[in-house]
Amino acid sequence: MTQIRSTVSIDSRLEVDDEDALAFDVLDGFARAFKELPPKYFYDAEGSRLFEEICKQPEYYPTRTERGILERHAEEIVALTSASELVELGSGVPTKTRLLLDAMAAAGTLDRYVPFDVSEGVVRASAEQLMEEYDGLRVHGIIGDYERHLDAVPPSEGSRIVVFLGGTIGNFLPGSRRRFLRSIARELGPDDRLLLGTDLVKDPAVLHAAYNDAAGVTAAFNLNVLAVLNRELAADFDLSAFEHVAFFDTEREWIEMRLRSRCEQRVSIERLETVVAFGAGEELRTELSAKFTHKRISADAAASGMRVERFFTDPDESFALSLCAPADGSAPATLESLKARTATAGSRRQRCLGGQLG
Ligand code: SAH
Ligand code: AVI
Repeated sequence: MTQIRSTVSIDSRLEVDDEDALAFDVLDGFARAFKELPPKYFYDAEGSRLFEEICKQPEYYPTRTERGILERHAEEIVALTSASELVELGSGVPTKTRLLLDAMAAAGTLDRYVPFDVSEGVVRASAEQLMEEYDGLRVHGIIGDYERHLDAVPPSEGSRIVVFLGGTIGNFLPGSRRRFLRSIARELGPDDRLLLGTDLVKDPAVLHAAYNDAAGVTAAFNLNVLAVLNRELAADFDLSAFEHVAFFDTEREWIEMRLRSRCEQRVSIERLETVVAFGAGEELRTELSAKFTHKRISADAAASGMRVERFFTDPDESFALSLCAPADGSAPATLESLKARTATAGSRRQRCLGGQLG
């Protein structure tokens, strides 16, 4: 059988200012009356491994629910976009991504995958794996912070779908969330789409269990951020002196994860030449995980220059995938026109690849 060569390139934006970004965020976050850290620092190699473990816990429903939605709707999503490029923000391990790549390959449109993640190991591993699995796929990995390095995404060479899965958009505060969505919207051409995964508001007991799994994996994931500070900033956090806290704030409709100091203590952060005091019971906020309603997603999209073209959910309405179009882009397609568009895009793609067959 004829094989088309796949290619990989990796662009790292973290090498230069990585350490300073962490130092500045720690200085800011620990100077606040209520201490906090941005969640992106969870994801060193161990944090990424622990996140994968969380996804396998029976209580943590988002990953398997989102996968189910993609299993049912990936084909339709690909037909709606005719995309030849998949740009994935916070790409992580590409298990769910394969469902979209498979649908694009089946439609004959798949050309390029752009995984974008702050965690170097996951970008390199997914790039290697996927280039071996998909004939002719060009993988352009970006190791960077999507809040600072969105300009690293290469210019589009066809129509593109930007995906942001897992409910990671919920890790932003509401204003930053809209600012970030707006920065994505600005990068979309009229035929491009954003596929946004969001966890939905539900029974607080279900939410509480998802962030307090019985095996203690989420607790280990939360505490691991202190190990990151110990290693990167020569701090001396004693992990056993902090405990994991996660609760659902019913008013704000978000999960809050915190680390609670078990005693009064002083922690040295050598690289910042500082000592941080924690009172007994004092809490450090490490993550927000906002839960959404259809209305909130539509309002966020509208405030960011987009409209929700399609809204996919599971039978229990536990998680949602929203296909968002630029607000001034073309009108939603009908199913009939979609099939015609996919067929045309498929033959266009085959013509493009013709020259590379060897
Ligand atoms: N999309 C995957 C992974 C979700 S976990 C899934 O749905 O399962 C969140 C991912 O976002 C992690 O891989 C983490 O490293 C990445 N991430 C978090 N903050 C980031 C940031 N500011 N810039 C780039 N990647 C980030
Ligand atoms: C990546 N993010 C969407 C996860 C979440 O559910 O907010 C991270 C996580 N935190 C605790 N468990 C999982």
